[in-house]
Amino acid sequence: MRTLLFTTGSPFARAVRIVLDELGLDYERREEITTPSVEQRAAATPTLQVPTFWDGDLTLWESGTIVEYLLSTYRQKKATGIPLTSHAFRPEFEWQDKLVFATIQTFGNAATIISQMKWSGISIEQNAHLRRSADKLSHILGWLENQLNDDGEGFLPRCVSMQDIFLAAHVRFVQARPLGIELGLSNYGKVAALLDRLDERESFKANPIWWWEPGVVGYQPDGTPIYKDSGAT
Ligand SMILES: N[C@@H](CCC(=O)N[C@@H](CS)C(=O)NCC(=O)O)C(=O)O
Repeated sequence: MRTLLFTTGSPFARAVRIVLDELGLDYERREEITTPSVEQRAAATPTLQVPTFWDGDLTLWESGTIVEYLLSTYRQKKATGIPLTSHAFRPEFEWQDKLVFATIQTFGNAATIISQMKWSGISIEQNAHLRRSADKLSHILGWLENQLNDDGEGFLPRCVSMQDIFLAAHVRFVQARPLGIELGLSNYGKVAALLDRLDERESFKANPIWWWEPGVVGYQPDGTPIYKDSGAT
């Protein structure tokens, strides 16, 4: 029995859900719209973060570790279009692929901390570290743009890689929230084209990232936010 604990908006969990769909794996969805108490979260993971994944007796957290496990344990049965990679890191380019992935996760960590601080009442304008975290996002995007080839492929050739999926999840997360961050994606043409291509995949459409700001308590089937107290959109 496979189970995934996640919050609706988490980009880390969204990437894991996309990989689960790409692999055609069923799982029980333990979805939380808001963050539960420390005690409840600690029952699933000492990091108090989502996602956490269970596969039989095995419990895993840290989204990258979960996806590495999935790729090394399961094979994609039926690919539509460009196939999912069969490994997290190419043996012949292990350090390059690991460096790209770790840098993408640093982007995701900076973005989610900016988001969590914003909803705790501290914005980029009010805090030097958050301003620097926002600067980090554009420096990382610039570096990643240079890691992509001009041939329209993702970070690994002829496949959809976990590097591609996590970057897409993190960038779309930033774009789906009023964080005061303008990524200027049009300046990163190869990244922008890659993300547009990924958005067309069934696994991405089945796990959309939707607009969120305080007061959003759910979504209509088409993704329109439902606000607390309004009873409507
Ligand atoms: N390194 C972790 C980061 C996960 C993460 O930051 N999750 C956020 C939601 S997007 C979270 O659970 N935040 C609550 C907290 O940090 O206490 C991973 O890759 O799984």
